Amino acid sequence: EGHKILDAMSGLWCVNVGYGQRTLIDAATRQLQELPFYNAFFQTATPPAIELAELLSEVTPPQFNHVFFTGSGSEGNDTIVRMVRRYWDILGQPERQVIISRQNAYHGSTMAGASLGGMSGMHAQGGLPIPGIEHIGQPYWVEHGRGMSRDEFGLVAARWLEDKILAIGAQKVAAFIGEPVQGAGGVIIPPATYWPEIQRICDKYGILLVSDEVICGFGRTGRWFGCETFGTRPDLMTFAKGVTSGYIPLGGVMVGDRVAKVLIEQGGEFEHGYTYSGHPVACAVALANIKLVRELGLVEHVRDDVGPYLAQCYEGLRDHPLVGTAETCGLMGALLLVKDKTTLVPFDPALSIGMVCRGHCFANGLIMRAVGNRMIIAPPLVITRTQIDDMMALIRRCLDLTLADAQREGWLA
Ligand code: PXG
Repeated sequence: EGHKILDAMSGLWCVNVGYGQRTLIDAATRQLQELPFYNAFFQTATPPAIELAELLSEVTPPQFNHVFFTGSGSEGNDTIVRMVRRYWDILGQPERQVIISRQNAYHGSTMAGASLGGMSGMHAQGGLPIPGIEHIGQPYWVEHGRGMSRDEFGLVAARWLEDKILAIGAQKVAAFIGEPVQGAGGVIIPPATYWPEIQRICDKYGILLVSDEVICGFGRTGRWFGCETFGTRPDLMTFAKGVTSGYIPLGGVMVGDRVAKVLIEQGGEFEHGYTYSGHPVACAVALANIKLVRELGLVEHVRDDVGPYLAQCYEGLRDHPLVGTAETCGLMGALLLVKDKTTLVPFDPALSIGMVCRGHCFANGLIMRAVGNRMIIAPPLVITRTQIDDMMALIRRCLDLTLADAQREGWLA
């Protein structure tokens, strides 16, 4: 219909290299012609899966030299639940079953994924969470940390993990899982003090640390993986989305040496896998995608150029009457819309101020998401400064239109 749309959400946090990249399309076509399918069970594999495993071990932190392929991020997190419990079984500690996660986390929609997630709406449907999954509060300063500095709050929020471990009994806790930055929860960027303290607590009690990198992986935060931006050494990482830039479904689990050694050397067969684990066409696309990310220098582009530029642009939005907080991490951004800027008093949720703003965005050619009162973006990593300027002009216009609505309706303080 002739509309021009700036997709500031990369589809669904995934089209990192942008739409229409020929090399990814060609890689899929070539692989479909060469070998459209073979499985990864019974000691078989295909060349693209083998090559991709090698490339993944190169671009991930040094402890990762093994990968378990899945079809999606949810399947990846289901795999993690089985894998960490299996790990402790093999080590003779079968009572270590409990996995600790956070409220308002998102880890997928399968039974285990939605259970690990901390979305109360999801838990209410289908009898979730499944047994053995516990949640602590999220590191969201606006919700829990007012009156403290962000750094002080980061330590407080991390210590909720220690409180939980002690309440359950450390000998029963298998793992802690978290997204470096919570994506679907509204781009909740933790204070810098949070993750190092989580790492310290996991180390103290010998608990496995799982970094769910489905959104943060492959350059989104300005490093290859979010754990590198926030300073943790996870034992396992879930990935999906950005591994193929969403051109074709693929997910998986990077298995750190600590876990791989036990599973392989002491465990025998791990009775787990999916028909599409290591699908050759998906792996061929992932190879082309990661090579393109490297060739275009997209991780450095985010870290050194467009990431800092977006941060600067978002600082400039802080004077807008509707904006309570404006934060970014790499190429993720969030604006909290508030009724009163100085006290951060929120709008009545019944007004759905976020959806009002989103309506203006869609009508004006901008895809920006609303998560409650938080307006979020995660643009493709190939975005340029000029395109960020265009995006910022659209964001300002839509905030102004939302402000005009709020003034007209008398919603402001
Ligand atoms: N972990 C994280 C951190 C995710 O963001 C998954 C796991 C599950 O991946 P699959 O491939 O099974 O969808 C995700 C997915 C939203 C939204 O509202 C986000 C996701 C999925 C659907 C909606 O932002 N992320």
